[in-house]
Amino acid sequence: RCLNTQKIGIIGVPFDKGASKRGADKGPKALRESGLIDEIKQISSNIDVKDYGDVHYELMSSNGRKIHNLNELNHVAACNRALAERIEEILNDERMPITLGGCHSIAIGSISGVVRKTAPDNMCVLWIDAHLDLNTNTTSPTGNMHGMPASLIVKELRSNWPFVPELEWCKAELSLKNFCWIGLRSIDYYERLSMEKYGIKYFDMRDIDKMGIDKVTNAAIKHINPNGDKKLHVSFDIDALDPLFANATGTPVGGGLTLREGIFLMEEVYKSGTLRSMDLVEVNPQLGDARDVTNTINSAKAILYAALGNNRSGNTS
Ligand code: B3U
Ligand code: MN
Ligand code: MN
Repeated sequence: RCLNTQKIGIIGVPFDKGASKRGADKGPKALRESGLIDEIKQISSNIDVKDYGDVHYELMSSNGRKIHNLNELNHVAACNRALAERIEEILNDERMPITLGGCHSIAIGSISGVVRKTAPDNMCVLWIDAHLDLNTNTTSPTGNMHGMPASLIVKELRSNWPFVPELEWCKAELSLKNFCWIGLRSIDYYERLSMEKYGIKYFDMRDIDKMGIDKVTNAAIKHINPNGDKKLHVSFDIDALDPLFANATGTPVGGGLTLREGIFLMEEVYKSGTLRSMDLVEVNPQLGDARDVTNTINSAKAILYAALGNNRSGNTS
Protein backbone atom coordinates (compact mmCIF):
# COMPACT_ATOMS: atom_id res chain seq x y z
CA ARG A 1 0.00 0.00 0.00
CA CYS A 2 2.73 2.42 0.96
CA LEU A 3 4.39 2.21 -2.43
CA ASN A 4 1.25 3.14 -4.32
CA THR A 5 0.22 6.70 -4.92
CA GLN A 6 -2.44 7.90 -2.54
CA LYS A 7 -4.82 10.06 -4.55
CA ILE A 8 -6.77 12.58 -2.51
CA GLY A 9 -9.42 15.16 -3.38
CA ILE A 10 -10.12 18.07 -1.03
CA ILE A 11 -13.52 19.73 -1.17
CA GLY A 12 -14.57 22.65 1.04
CA VAL A 13 -18.14 23.26 2.19
CA PRO A 14 -18.47 26.84 3.47
CA PHE A 15 -21.78 26.13 5.15
CA ASP A 16 -23.03 26.76 8.69
CA LYS A 17 -26.82 26.81 8.37
CA GLY A 18 -27.27 23.45 10.07
CA ALA A 19 -25.96 25.02 13.28
CA SER A 20 -27.27 27.79 15.50
CA LYS A 21 -23.96 29.68 15.73
CA ARG A 22 -22.52 31.38 12.68
CA GLY A 23 -18.94 30.88 11.51
CA ALA A 24 -18.39 27.20 10.65
CA ASP A 25 -18.71 28.32 7.02
CA LYS A 26 -15.28 29.97 7.44
CA GLY A 27 -13.68 26.62 8.35
CA PRO A 28 -12.47 25.57 4.87
CA LYS A 29 -10.85 28.97 4.20
CA ALA A 30 -9.10 29.01 7.58
CA LEU A 31 -7.78 25.48 7.08
CA ARG A 32 -6.50 26.22 3.59
CA GLU A 33 -4.90 29.52 4.65
CA SER A 34 -3.01 27.72 7.39
CA GLY A 35 -1.17 25.73 4.73
CA LEU A 36 -3.21 22.53 4.67
CA ILE A 37 -2.64 21.51 1.04
CA ASP A 38 1.14 22.00 1.09
CA GLU A 39 1.46 20.25 4.41
CA ILE A 40 -0.46 17.24 3.06
CA LYS A 41 2.04 17.03 0.20
CA GLN A 42 4.88 16.97 2.73
CA ILE A 43 3.55 13.85 4.45
CA SER A 44 4.74 11.65 1.62
CA SER A 45 5.86 12.00 -1.98
CA ASN A 46 3.37 9.24 -2.76
CA ILE A 47 0.50 11.58 -1.97
CA ASP A 48 -1.15 13.23 -4.93
CA VAL A 49 -3.59 15.87 -3.68
CA LYS A 50 -6.00 17.90 -5.77
CA ASP A 51 -8.02 20.79 -4.34
CA TYR A 52 -11.52 20.81 -5.83
CA GLY A 53 -12.30 24.19 -4.28
CA ASP A 54 -15.57 24.90 -2.52
CA VAL A 55 -19.11 23.66 -3.06
CA HIS A 56 -21.47 26.24 -4.50
CA TYR A 57 -25.19 25.81 -4.52
CA GLU A 58 -28.34 27.56 -5.56
CA LEU A 59 -31.57 27.27 -3.67
CA MET A 60 -34.03 24.98 -5.39
CA SER A 61 -37.08 26.71 -6.82
CA SER A 62 -38.85 25.96 -3.59
CA ASN A 63 -42.21 27.06 -2.44
CA GLY A 64 -40.59 28.23 0.79
CA ARG A 65 -42.75 25.76 2.68
CA LYS A 66 -41.54 25.11 6.20
CA ILE A 67 -41.37 21.67 7.75
CA HIS A 68 -41.66 21.45 11.51
CA ASN A 69 -38.37 21.86 13.38
CA LEU A 70 -36.02 21.73 10.36
CA ASN A 71 -34.15 25.03 10.52
CA GLU A 72 -32.89 26.30 7.17
CA LEU A 73 -34.07 23.15 5.41
CA ASN A 74 -33.90 24.71 1.95
CA HIS A 75 -30.26 25.66 2.38
CA VAL A 76 -29.25 22.39 4.02
CA ALA A 77 -30.97 20.39 1.26
CA ALA A 78 -29.56 22.40 -1.63
CA CYS A 79 -26.01 22.54 -0.30
CA ASN A 80 -25.90 18.82 0.40
CA ARG A 81 -27.35 17.93 -2.95
CA ALA A 82 -24.57 19.91 -4.62
CA LEU A 83 -21.96 18.35 -2.34
CA ALA A 84 -23.10 14.79 -3.14
CA GLU A 85 -22.46 15.52 -6.81
CA ARG A 86 -18.98 16.87 -6.13
CA ILE A 87 -18.16 13.77 -4.05
CA GLU A 88 -19.24 11.57 -6.95
CA GLU A 89 -16.98 13.58 -9.23
CA ILE A 90 -14.00 13.10 -6.90
CA LEU A 91 -14.65 9.35 -6.67
CA ASN A 92 -14.97 9.15 -10.46
CA ASP A 93 -11.47 10.67 -10.58
CA GLU A 94 -10.41 7.78 -8.31
CA ARG A 95 -9.49 10.08 -5.46
CA MET A 96 -10.29 9.82 -1.77
CA PRO A 97 -12.74 12.65 -1.00
CA ILE A 98 -11.92 14.71 2.06
CA THR A 99 -14.72 17.13 2.90
CA LEU A 100 -13.83 20.18 4.96
CA GLY A 101 -16.83 21.59 6.81
CA GLY A 102 -18.79 23.42 7.52
CA CYS A 103 -21.18 22.22 10.14
CA HIS A 104 -21.92 18.51 10.47
CA SER A 105 -25.09 18.69 8.35
CA ILE A 106 -22.76 18.37 5.36
CA ALA A 107 -22.29 14.66 6.16
CA ILE A 108 -25.73 14.17 4.57
CA GLY A 109 -24.26 15.09 1.19
CA SER A 110 -20.79 13.67 1.59
CA ILE A 111 -21.99 10.23 2.65
CA SER A 112 -24.81 10.25 0.07
CA GLY A 113 -22.21 10.93 -2.61
CA VAL A 114 -20.11 7.99 -1.45
CA VAL A 115 -23.15 5.67 -1.32
CA ARG A 116 -23.88 6.40 -4.98
CA LYS A 117 -20.56 4.82 -5.89
CA THR A 118 -20.58 1.96 -3.37
CA ALA A 119 -22.96 -0.85 -2.52
CA PRO A 120 -24.38 0.24 0.85
CA ASP A 121 -23.44 -3.09 2.44
CA ASN A 122 -19.93 -2.61 1.22
CA MET A 123 -19.26 0.46 3.27
CA CYS A 124 -19.02 1.31 6.94
CA VAL A 125 -18.95 4.54 8.91
CA LEU A 126 -16.99 5.64 11.97
CA TRP A 127 -18.69 8.67 13.53
CA ILE A 128 -16.29 10.46 15.86
CA ASP A 129 -18.20 13.07 17.84
CA ALA A 130 -19.23 14.28 21.29
CA HIS A 131 -22.79 14.03 19.93
CA LEU A 132 -24.78 11.26 18.27
CA ASP A 133 -26.30 13.44 15.50
CA LEU A 134 -29.17 10.98 15.20
CA ASN A 135 -32.11 13.31 15.82
CA THR A 136 -35.06 13.65 13.50
CA ASN A 137 -37.23 16.73 13.21
CA THR A 138 -39.60 15.27 15.78
CA THR A 139 -36.93 14.40 18.38
CA SER A 140 -34.51 17.32 18.00
CA PRO A 141 -34.51 19.78 20.91
CA THR A 142 -33.10 22.52 18.63
CA GLY A 143 -34.23 21.98 15.03
CA ASN A 144 -30.58 22.31 13.98
CA MET A 145 -29.84 19.89 11.18
CA HIS A 146 -26.21 19.33 12.19
CA GLY A 147 -27.75 17.21 14.96
CA MET A 148 -29.60 15.04 12.41
CA PRO A 149 -27.31 13.88 9.56
CA ALA A 150 -26.89 10.27 10.69
CA SER A 151 -30.64 9.71 10.94
CA LEU A 152 -31.20 10.85 7.35
CA ILE A 153 -28.85 8.32 5.77
CA VAL A 154 -29.82 5.11 7.61
CA LYS A 155 -32.73 2.89 6.66
CA GLU A 156 -33.68 2.02 10.24
CA LEU A 157 -34.89 5.57 10.87
CA ARG A 158 -36.52 6.15 7.50
CA SER A 159 -40.03 5.62 8.84
CA ASN A 160 -39.41 8.17 11.60
CA TRP A 161 -39.16 10.92 8.99
CA PRO A 162 -42.06 12.67 7.31
CA PHE A 163 -41.92 13.09 3.54
CA VAL A 164 -39.42 15.89 2.91
CA PRO A 165 -39.50 16.69 -0.81
CA GLU A 166 -36.35 18.83 -0.59
CA LEU A 167 -34.38 15.79 0.56
CA GLU A 168 -35.85 13.24 -1.82
CA TRP A 169 -32.49 12.89 -3.58
CA CYS A 170 -31.00 11.61 -0.29
CA LYS A 171 -31.59 7.87 -0.17
CA ALA A 172 -31.45 6.30 3.27
CA GLU A 173 -29.69 3.09 2.26
CA LEU A 174 -27.09 2.45 4.94
CA SER A 175 -27.70 0.25 7.95
CA LEU A 176 -26.90 1.26 11.51
CA LYS A 177 -25.19 -2.15 11.72
CA ASN A 178 -22.38 -0.66 9.66
CA PHE A 179 -21.94 2.35 11.97
CA CYS A 180 -19.94 2.86 15.12
CA TRP A 181 -19.63 6.02 17.22
CA ILE A 182 -16.58 7.06 19.23
CA GLY A 183 -16.23 9.93 21.73
CA LEU A 184 -19.86 10.37 22.80
CA ARG A 185 -20.67 12.41 25.89
CA SER A 186 -23.74 14.50 25.03
CA ILE A 187 -26.80 12.51 23.99
CA ASP A 188 -30.38 13.76 23.84
CA TYR A 189 -33.21 11.81 25.47
CA TYR A 190 -34.73 10.41 22.29
CA GLU A 191 -31.31 9.68 20.87
CA ARG A 192 -30.68 7.51 23.92
CA LEU A 193 -33.90 5.62 23.25
CA SER A 194 -32.80 5.03 19.64
CA MET A 195 -29.44 3.72 20.82
CA GLU A 196 -31.26 1.08 22.82
CA LYS A 197 -33.99 0.36 20.29
CA TYR A 198 -31.57 -0.23 17.41
CA GLY A 199 -28.69 -1.67 19.44
CA ILE A 200 -26.34 1.01 18.22
CA LYS A 201 -22.65 0.23 18.59
CA TYR A 202 -20.69 2.98 20.28
CA PHE A 203 -17.74 3.70 22.52
CA ASP A 204 -18.44 6.71 24.71
CA MET A 205 -15.86 8.61 26.75
CA ARG A 206 -16.37 6.23 29.66
CA ASP A 207 -15.49 3.26 27.45
CA ILE A 208 -12.33 5.10 26.42
CA ASP A 209 -11.48 5.68 30.10
CA LYS A 210 -11.98 2.00 30.85
CA MET A 211 -10.48 0.33 27.79
CA GLY A 212 -8.03 2.88 26.42
CA ILE A 213 -8.07 4.36 22.93
CA ASP A 214 -6.11 1.49 21.31
CA LYS A 215 -8.62 -1.22 22.28
CA VAL A 216 -11.58 1.05 21.54
CA THR A 217 -10.37 2.01 18.08
CA ASN A 218 -9.57 -1.50 17.02
CA ALA A 219 -12.77 -2.93 18.46
CA ALA A 220 -14.73 -0.28 16.57
CA ILE A 221 -12.99 -0.97 13.27
CA LYS A 222 -13.34 -4.72 13.76
CA HIS A 223 -17.04 -4.40 14.60
CA ILE A 224 -18.05 -2.51 11.47
CA ASN A 225 -15.58 -4.22 9.17
CA PRO A 226 -14.79 -7.69 10.53
CA ASN A 227 -13.16 -8.98 7.33
CA GLY A 228 -11.51 -5.70 6.35
CA ASP A 229 -13.21 -5.76 2.96
CA LYS A 230 -15.50 -2.77 3.39
CA LYS A 231 -14.78 0.82 2.49
CA LEU A 232 -14.55 3.06 5.50
CA HIS A 233 -15.96 6.55 5.77
CA VAL A 234 -14.83 8.58 8.80
CA SER A 235 -17.00 11.51 9.84
CA PHE A 236 -14.85 13.46 12.30
CA ASP A 237 -16.54 16.22 14.27
CA ILE A 238 -13.79 18.33 15.83
CA ASP A 239 -15.91 18.64 18.99
CA ALA A 240 -15.02 15.00 19.70
CA LEU A 241 -11.76 16.48 20.97
CA ASP A 242 -11.70 18.07 24.39
CA PRO A 243 -12.21 21.86 24.30
CA LEU A 244 -8.60 22.16 25.54
CA PHE A 245 -7.57 21.20 22.00
CA ALA A 246 -10.54 22.40 19.95
CA ASN A 247 -12.42 25.23 21.55
CA ALA A 248 -13.31 27.05 18.31
CA THR A 249 -16.38 24.94 17.61
CA GLY A 250 -20.10 25.55 18.02
CA THR A 251 -20.98 23.09 20.78
CA PRO A 252 -17.88 22.17 22.79
CA VAL A 253 -18.38 19.59 25.53
CA GLY A 254 -15.79 19.04 28.28
CA GLY A 255 -14.28 15.67 29.03
CA GLY A 256 -13.41 14.77 25.46
CA LEU A 257 -10.61 13.06 23.55
CA THR A 258 -7.11 14.38 24.00
CA LEU A 259 -5.37 15.41 20.82
CA ARG A 260 -3.09 12.41 21.25
CA GLU A 261 -6.07 10.06 21.46
CA GLY A 262 -7.52 11.64 18.33
CA ILE A 263 -4.24 11.29 16.47
CA PHE A 264 -3.78 7.70 17.61
CA LEU A 265 -7.32 6.85 16.53
CA MET A 266 -6.69 8.18 13.04
CA GLU A 267 -3.28 6.50 12.81
CA GLU A 268 -5.03 3.18 13.43
CA VAL A 269 -7.61 4.07 10.79
CA TYR A 270 -4.80 4.71 8.33
CA LYS A 271 -3.08 1.46 9.27
CA SER A 272 -6.30 -0.46 8.61
CA GLY A 273 -5.87 0.41 4.94
CA THR A 274 -9.64 0.74 4.55
CA LEU A 275 -10.17 4.51 4.64
CA ARG A 276 -11.96 5.62 1.51
CA SER A 277 -13.53 8.99 2.40
CA MET A 278 -13.61 11.43 5.29
CA ASP A 279 -15.31 14.54 6.69
CA LEU A 280 -13.63 17.01 9.02
CA VAL A 281 -16.30 19.33 10.37
CA GLU A 282 -17.36 22.00 12.88
CA VAL A 283 -14.14 24.04 12.93
CA ASN A 284 -15.47 27.55 13.60
CA PRO A 285 -12.79 30.26 13.30
CA GLN A 286 -15.24 32.92 14.50
CA LEU A 287 -15.43 31.49 18.01
CA GLY A 288 -12.91 32.00 20.81
CA ASP A 289 -9.82 34.20 20.68
CA ALA A 290 -6.97 34.00 18.18
CA ARG A 291 -5.18 31.38 20.25
CA ASP A 292 -8.27 29.16 20.44
CA VAL A 293 -8.64 29.35 16.68
CA THR A 294 -5.00 28.48 15.96
CA ASN A 295 -5.17 25.66 18.45
CA THR A 296 -8.33 24.21 16.89
CA ILE A 297 -6.99 24.48 13.35
CA ASN A 298 -3.72 22.83 14.34
CA SER A 299 -5.64 20.01 16.03
CA ALA A 300 -7.87 19.51 12.99
CA LYS A 301 -4.84 19.34 10.73
CA ALA A 302 -3.05 16.87 12.99
CA ILE A 303 -6.12 14.61 12.91
CA LEU A 304 -6.25 14.74 9.13
CA TYR A 305 -2.52 14.17 8.66
CA ALA A 306 -2.68 11.10 10.90
CA ALA A 307 -5.49 9.75 8.71
CA LEU A 308 -3.28 10.25 5.67
CA GLY A 309 -0.35 8.34 7.11
CA ASN A 310 1.70 11.01 8.83
CA ASN A 311 4.17 9.29 11.13
CA ARG A 312 4.98 10.79 14.52
CA SER A 313 8.44 9.27 14.35
CA GLY A 314 9.18 10.86 11.02
CA ASN A 315 8.27 10.28 7.40
CA THR A 316 10.65 8.51 5.05
CA SER A 317 9.29 8.91 1.56
N1 B3U B 1 -27.92 17.10 20.16
C1 B3U B 1 -28.13 18.52 20.04
C2 B3U B 1 -26.83 19.29 20.06
C3 B3U B 1 -25.87 19.06 18.98
C4 B3U B 1 -25.79 18.04 18.07
N2 B3U B 1 -24.73 18.27 17.31
C5 B3U B 1 -24.18 19.34 17.73
N3 B3U B 1 -24.84 19.84 18.72
N4 B3U B 1 -23.02 19.86 17.23
C6 B3U B 1 -28.96 18.83 18.78
O1 B3U B 1 -29.16 20.03 18.51
O2 B3U B 1 -29.38 17.91 18.09
MN1 MN C 1 -20.61 17.24 17.77
MN1 MN D 1 -21.48 16.20 14.85
